[in-house]
Amino acid sequence: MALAAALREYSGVWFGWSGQTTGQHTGQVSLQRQDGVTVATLDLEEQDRQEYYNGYANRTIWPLFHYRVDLSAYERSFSEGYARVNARFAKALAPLIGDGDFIWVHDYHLIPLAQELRKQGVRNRIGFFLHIPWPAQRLLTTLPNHAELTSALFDYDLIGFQTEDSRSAFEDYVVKVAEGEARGRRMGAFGRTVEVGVYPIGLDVDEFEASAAGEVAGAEFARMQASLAGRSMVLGVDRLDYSKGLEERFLAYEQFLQDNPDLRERVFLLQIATPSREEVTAYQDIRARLDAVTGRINGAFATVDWVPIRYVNRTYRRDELAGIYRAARVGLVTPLRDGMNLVAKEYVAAQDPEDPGVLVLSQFAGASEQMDEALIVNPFNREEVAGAVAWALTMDRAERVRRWSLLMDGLRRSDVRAWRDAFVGDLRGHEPPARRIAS
Ligand code: ADQ
Repeated sequence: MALAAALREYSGVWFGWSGQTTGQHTGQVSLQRQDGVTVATLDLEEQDRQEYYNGYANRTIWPLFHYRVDLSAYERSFSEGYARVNARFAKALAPLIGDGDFIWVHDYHLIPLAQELRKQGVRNRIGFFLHIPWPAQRLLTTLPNHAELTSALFDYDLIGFQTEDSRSAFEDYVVKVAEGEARGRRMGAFGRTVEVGVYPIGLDVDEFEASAAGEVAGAEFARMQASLAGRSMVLGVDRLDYSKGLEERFLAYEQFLQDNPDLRERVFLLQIATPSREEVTAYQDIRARLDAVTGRINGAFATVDWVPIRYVNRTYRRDELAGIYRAARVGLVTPLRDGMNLVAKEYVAAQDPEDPGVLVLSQFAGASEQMDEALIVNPFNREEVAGAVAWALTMDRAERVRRWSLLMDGLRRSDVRAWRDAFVGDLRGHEPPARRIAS
């Protein structure tokens, strides 16, 4: 979503995995035109899917970078798969790159891509943006090949993080572990230097407002209003992922029900959690735990005409979601770790300016660096989250409008165009590509 407009504007080519697996790797790139953008894709082998995608990307890096060392699996076949697939991507991509092109690589699946492209002789400017957090140095060093992974980042010309928190964790690693140095935006280690910046991703606010004002959103809003039956809705919308803190959220909501008997039947929690990465065991486990905890809380508190948690495991379209966001008095966004969290921003953008709801936001979501006017909570502290929900539900309209207006100004200032223009501006930037300094 965030890149579609940029690709159209720059006549860009989107390159990535097709999502399909084939019996034998052929290296064959398939080219298609989609909505004014050229899409180039490569199939992977089944072994790649297991070792690279389900393995190193989703069982090693994802949990570790979200501070779940306990879930992070270190297997040699995973890191071999990661290296192999990045090399295959680079080989397939290199012939598509023209002289003046710049390359923007996204996310943790592709950290070594620049290194592999350099091996293919690509000298163009290459930038890397990490959508997830960069972990604290002490956590990263639990990864057996941490130096190899971090060193690969120095083949980029520019690295972008979502937050200052991630940037400074990276600097910490560079200085303390790699014994390199940081001078303003330039960091040096492993015999090379790279420019590093913070680029918080934003929404396409105009596009989101247009979809929130559309027919589908309106119909969904009306349907939700009818189903509220005079009650207030607390809303969670997430991919079903252990980093999103859903179990902790349900327990905090249970605490809220216990602490506020007077509010009990006047409120319900709607949690929309779309299953993802279902081939990975940790995701099957969290899903089973969430089924159990919602069943237990509903069993303990429900009455004949009220269920405290409505728990839904399907996907909604963006415009449907916009209508649902607007009907919610409280947006409850409490990940245990999150690079940014766009749901927090979408919730704010979908509100009625005259009667907006209140955002309760985890201090560990990247979005909290920008969204001071939300009720910022520690998602591990049940009582604090329960208290914030109670406060949000009882907050007067003037205070809700005041907070919402400031949040909305921030969303407009720091929207998806600002994110993209800042990154692309710096990437196309100032210096000649492919520098190497003596170590
Ligand atoms: P995600 O972890 O997927 O993304 P997030 O930013 O919360 O997280 O959501 C991305 C998009 O998915 C949003 O536009 C949202 O509307 C949609 N979405 C989420 N749950 C949904 C549901 N149940 N039904 C329908 N749509 C749903 C990663 C990082 C984030 C970072 C983004 C973008 O983990 O921290 O914000 O990339 O950089």
